[in-house]
Formats: sequence, C-alpha cells, structure tokens
Amino acid sequence: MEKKDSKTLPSLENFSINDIKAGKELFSKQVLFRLGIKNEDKFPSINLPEIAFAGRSNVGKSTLINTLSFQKKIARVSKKPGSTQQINFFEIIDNLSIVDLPGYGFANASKLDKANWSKLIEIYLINNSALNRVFLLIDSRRGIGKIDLSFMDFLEKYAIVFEIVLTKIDKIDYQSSKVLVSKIEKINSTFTTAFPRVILTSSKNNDGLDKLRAEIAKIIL
Ligand SMILES: Nc1nc2c(ncn2[C@@H]2O[C@H](COP(=O)(O)OP(=O)(O)OP(=O)(O)O)[C@@H](O)[C@H]2O)c(=O)[nH]1
Ligand SMILES: [Mg+2]
Repeated sequence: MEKKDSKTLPSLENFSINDIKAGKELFSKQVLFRLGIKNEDKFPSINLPEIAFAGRSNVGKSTLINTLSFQKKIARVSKKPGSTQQINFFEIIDNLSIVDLPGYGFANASKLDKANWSKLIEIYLINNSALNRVFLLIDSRRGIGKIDLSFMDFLEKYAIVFEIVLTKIDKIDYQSSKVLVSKIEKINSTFTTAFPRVILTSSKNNDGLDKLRAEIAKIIL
C-alpha cells in the first residue's frame, strides 16, 4: 500500500510557511468558552469575525475545536452522537469567534428534538452577519451523504460560504483519501458558495491541523 502522506495531496499545496506560522500564532492565543445557546431568542451580539463548524453528529466538530486550540477539553467530546445539543460560542480573545453547531442526522434524537436543532441552526445561519465561513465537516469514512448535500443546498440558498473539512483521515488509506478528495471537489464545483478545495484532518495524529489553522488565520487578516 502507498504511504499515506496528506502533504502530497494537490488540494493542500497552497499554504506558505508564513500562513502556517500565522495559524499557529492565532490558535496559541487563549481560547475561551463564551456561552451556549439553546433558544433562538438568546443569540449574543458578536463584534468579531465568526466561523462555525457544522456537520453530522459524531463527525468530530468538538474534537477539532479542541485540537485546533491545542486544548483537550474546551469543547465537550463524546463517543455518543448528539453530545453537543446547543450552539456553543468560543472566542480567541479580540480575534475570532468560533461556533460549535449541534450535529445533524442524529438517528436517536426524537423527531421534535431534531426539528428544533435544525431550526436553531437555520436561524443562527440565516441571521448572522458576523459569520464569515462555515467549515462543513465530513467523516472520511462516510463521505458526503444525502443529509450533507441538503445542508449544502441550504447554505447555497442563503449565500453562506462554506469549506469542506474531512475529519478522521487516520481511518482511511492514502488512495481512498485521494478518490474522496476528487469526488468532493467535483461536488464543490456544483455549488457557488463552496470553496473548491478540501482540507484533510486528523485530530488523532494532527494531520492537516496546521493547514486548517492557516486557512482560518487568513480570514481575520
Ligand atoms: N480516529 C479519530 N477519531 C476522531 C477524530 N475526531 C474525532 N474523533 C472521535 O469521534 C467521536 C465524536 O467526536 P465529537 O468531537 O464529539 O463529534 P461531534 O461532531 O462534536 O459530535 P456531536 O456533538 O454529537 O455533533 C469521538 O469519539 C472522537 O474521539 C479523528 O480525527 N480521528
Ligand atoms: Mg460536539
């Protein structure tokens, strides 16, 4: 089997050493939990650029926020899907607001719960002028599913810019990751608000995290 080396993937080539350095510096600053929101009438007013992490339940949103921030426990992680049931706001003080959205597609949630969560997510996404970009997380083993596509349709409909981040690339081999990336790049090309490239990450072995930090740092420049 070919050696897995995400650095050689074509979609990851456009980060300079300075970009990587800026990303590391940004996330080396203090990251704080600000608040969690369960109701649509309690959104905070944010005076910073904001990014949000979205995706299926269990895809690794909370884990990614922890590993990006060089912290173990700032966002709650669980083996049980549906552990983040509210919108959690984090902040890199004076720099960036980071949002951990509840996961969608959580099979065990009651219908009513699911409807509430998606409504809360929708209201957050539609009314948020500070929101700069949604990072849409996709589990490398699952790829883009129907529910992800309908979420992408929703983002497109409201002109919300999004970028796909693959999680758990430690779970697949290099060849499969290449196939997956070209599939996703094709799907991205059908959406006007999608970033063409894909960022591959593993919170287990830190692959791609420096690149994602660099990508995020570019947002606030
Ligand atoms: N192998 C591997 N496991 C991961 C990775 N990222 C997350 N996980 C695991 O995936 C599970 C779910 O992670 P979470 O971060 O809680 O996922 P989430 O998207 O926040 O889930 P919800 O809050 O339910 O929406 C945990 O058991 C993590 O340890 C990764 O890069 N590699
Ligand atoms: Mg979570």
